[in-house]
This record gives sequence, C-alpha cells and structure tokens, in this order.
Amino acid sequence: MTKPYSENVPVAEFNAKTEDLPKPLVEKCPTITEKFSSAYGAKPDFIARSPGRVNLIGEHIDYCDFSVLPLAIDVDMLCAVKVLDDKNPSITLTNADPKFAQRKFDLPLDGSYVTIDPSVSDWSNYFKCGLHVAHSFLKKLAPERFANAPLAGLEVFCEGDVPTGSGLSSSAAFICAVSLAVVRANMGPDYHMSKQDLMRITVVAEHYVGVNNGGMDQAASVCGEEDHVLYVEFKPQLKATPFKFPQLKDYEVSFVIANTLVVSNKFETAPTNYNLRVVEVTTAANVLAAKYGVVLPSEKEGSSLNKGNLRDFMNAYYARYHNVSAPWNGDIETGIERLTKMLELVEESLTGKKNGFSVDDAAQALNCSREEFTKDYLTTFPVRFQVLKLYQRAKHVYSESLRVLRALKLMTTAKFATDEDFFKQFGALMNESQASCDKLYECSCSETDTICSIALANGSYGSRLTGAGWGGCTVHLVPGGPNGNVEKVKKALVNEFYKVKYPNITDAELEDAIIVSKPALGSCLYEL
Ligand code: NG1
Repeated sequence: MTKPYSENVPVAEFNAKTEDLPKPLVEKCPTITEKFSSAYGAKPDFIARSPGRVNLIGEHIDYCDFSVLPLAIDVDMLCAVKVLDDKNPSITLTNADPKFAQRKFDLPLDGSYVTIDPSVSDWSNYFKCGLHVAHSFLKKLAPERFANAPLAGLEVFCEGDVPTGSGLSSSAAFICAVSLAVVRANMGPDYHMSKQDLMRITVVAEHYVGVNNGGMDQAASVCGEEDHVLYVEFKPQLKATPFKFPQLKDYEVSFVIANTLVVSNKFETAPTNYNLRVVEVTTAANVLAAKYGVVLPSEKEGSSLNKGNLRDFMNAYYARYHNVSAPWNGDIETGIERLTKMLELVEESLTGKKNGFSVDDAAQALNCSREEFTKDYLTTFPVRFQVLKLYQRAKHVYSESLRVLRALKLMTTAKFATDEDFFKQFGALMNESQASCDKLYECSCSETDTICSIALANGSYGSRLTGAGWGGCTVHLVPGGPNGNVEKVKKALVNEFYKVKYPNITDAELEDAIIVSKPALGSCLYEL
C-alpha cells in the first residue's frame, strides 16, 4: 500500500490550529523559541526541523547503490533561525547542549563558499556541510542573486534529541535541518523547497567532512511519513517511496530502539571502519570486474572514489554474459535472480582468498601496480588495514540487498491487517541481516549481540543493529499495544543488559537509552 507522495517539504504556519501542526513541532517549538530569545534577545523567524532515522534492513549497501528500508523516528534536530540584514554578514551558532560551544564565522562577501577544515572535529563543520550544499543549490536556483553576492547573515539556535554517535543519524538530521534553514532564510517564506531537492543536495553533504557515506539517512530524514516505512532507491534515480507498514491483528506495531551506549565516533574511526568498508566493497567490485572481463563506469557522479561499485558489476556482468543491455531497473523478481547469481560468482571467484587481500594481492588482481592501487583506492579517504576482506564484504552486500528485496516483497504482498506469519518472516530477515553484519561485515559488537539475544528471548520478531554499527543503536520489531511485548522487552533489557553492563546508570539515562517509536514525519518548517 503506497501513499501519494507530497512533493514539498511541509510548512506549518504560526497561527495554525494545534491539531493542524505536525506533531513533532507542537511540544518543541515553544521551548526552542524561548531559548532562542534568551540567547539572542529577539524572536526567531522560523524553525527548521529534521528527524533521526532507524534502518529496518539494508545495512552498508546504500553506498553500493542498493535499496534500503528505513523510517524516520520521533527524535529530531531543530534549528531556530533569525535572518539578519547585514552588509558584513556572519553566522552565529548556539547549541542547547553546552558541550557544543558557540561558534561565529563570516560569510565571504564575494559569494564564495565558507571553508570547511575536515581535519578538525567540530560541530560547526556539520553546519557548514549543510550550508555548503544549500549554497551550491541557491547558486543554481538564482544565479543572478547568489553567484557573486554573499548569503544572508543568520542567528541560529540548535537543539536536538537524536543521540549522537548512536547510529540514528544525528548528523544527517542536523545537516538536513541546516540546509532547509539556509534555503528558507535566503529565498524567503514564499519559496517552497521540494523534498526531492532537499534529499538530493544533502546526500553528499557529509563528504565535505571526509565521510564517504551513502544517501540513506538524508532520504529517510527528509521524506519520512507517519506510519510508513520508506523504500529508498538510489538507481536509476534517487527516490523514497512510503509504504504503510502492516499491522498485526489485535496489536500495534512498534519499533523498539535500544542504544548499546557504545559510542562510535564515525569521523575518528572512519579509517578502520566506515571508510575502509567503502574501499573494500569498491575494490571487490573492481576485482570481480577484472576476473570476469567487464568494464565498470569510472568518474561516477556521487561516488567519491570514482570507481564502479557492486551494483555496477552486476549490471556489467549481465550486459556481457546475458546480453541484457539496460541496467537493472529495481524490479523485485529480476533483482532476486541477479543477486542470487552474484552470490554464486563471489563464491566462485573470491573464496580462495577468504583470509583477505594484501595491497599486493589487490594490485595483482586488478592488473595494476601497488602504487597505482594505492593512489586510486587508498588516498582519497585515508584508511588503515592489514588485509582487505573482499569475499566477506561482497557476500554481505549482495546477500543484504537480496534480503531487502525479500522484505519489500513480503511488505507489498501482505494484507494491511495481517497475521503473525508476516512478522515472523520479516523478523527472520532482520535476524539474518544481523548475523551478516556481525560475521561478514564485522560491524557489530558484543553489546549489540547481547541486546539482540535478550530482545528475541522476550518477544521481538527480529533484532539487529541499525546504522553504521560498531556500537550505536539496535532495532527490534515488537508487537505493541496493550497485548504486546514492548514493556516485557524493555524490562528485560533494563535488568539483563543496562543494569549489568552499566551498574551506575541513572534512571534518566535509562529513559533515554530505549526509544519506542512509530514511523514519524520527515523534515518540515515552522513559520513564526
Ligand atoms: P549512520 O552512521 O548510522 O548515520 C551510516 C551512513 C549511511 C549508511 C549506514 C550503514 C553516514 C552519514 N551514514 O549511517 O549512509 O551507509 O551507515 O548502512 O555516514
């Protein structure tokens, strides 16, 4: 069951009735407005908001252009903004969280971009990423105004309740709220930004702080819809389709999100974790291409390594050996058949090196010199490793992409009010995904494994890590409502995990560690 797609980012007006306002804004707007006023001595003009997300299934495949199934959740990032009329414009940033100190920087008078130093880990860099992509969008939208003239100066107050470093995309939520705010501030209230534009421009924003991410988080944060999960496709074009998630008869469906409280700083761990995985799967695609004598596209738009990926290899293989000239268009049955074939090829050609490829092995498999391999694959984003585990990583990507298609097929064929079978099958796919993330992609951790076992033993249908992993959050598909297991799962997690692993944990910390959310609305604006 799909929902008609509303094209523009929703805007709520100050004098709207409370029941007409998007729920997330009702409680939070008055508080942030007050905080803005005490920080800057005036009222803001508007508030831009974007939520965190949880990914149900499809982990670490967005940067290979395979589709994913996330949903926006109730926690979000807000930016209250006042537009200044200043000949020497600057931007002042204040954060409700005192650990993020106030920042102020000037906007170049000639309309050039604000510099971002990716070697520094500072919260204002994430603001600058959102600013940069919004600025570039404005230059194309209205070149006569923005080509050589500065952007408007701003006073901004930021507040959010998406836990940072927890895999719920606090950074994407922040960047999407910032980009929306910058476009609104410079184009005025009469310009209505489309979700497609906001999603498209923010997808690459984190590349400016050196994170080689895919586009799942921004798509989910921008396009979230209440009660809907999103099927996000990256090829043939970036698209987020909302699907109403089936309900179990007599129960509500709830997603329990439990934080391991193991914080993985993506920026600091990128060379051995996230960015290294991007390098491994890109190398795997090109090694497979060399083995099967096919050519992958280079200079790919949106790909920071400028090399083909595992989806490109699948297309190139089918073009050469099955005479299929058009790339896979996303059709479920064709995808299942082709991904199954890819898994056979991974077994056929990469099993011999299950212990991993050294730099020399990889160079040899790619028919290039050690120096060329280093230059082409290992320098754009710095990485550190002993060996590249191409077999394991490629197997994860193809099998996980297959699971997403199976999950989508289940969802599109299930009746809306359905029986337990759907949840058992969907949950089984989530559990298989967790096993693959753990064993093949090595992005789980012992705390995640413990949380998943406890939840499954207490009534979760499916439990897995969500987001990049290496700590962060877990997601559990649990029957909710008065007859459901949500309270049982929560209680078990508190007693068997949190109080055991963190004996000094406070009630407030426990309260924040477990979020129970239904799918929530994506980015929106509130005009004051
Ligand atoms: P987190 O770190 O959980 O927001 C990251 C990437 C996603 C995706 C997932 C793994 C960023 C901003 N996001 O999510 O694009 O690749 O890991 O599925 O890096």
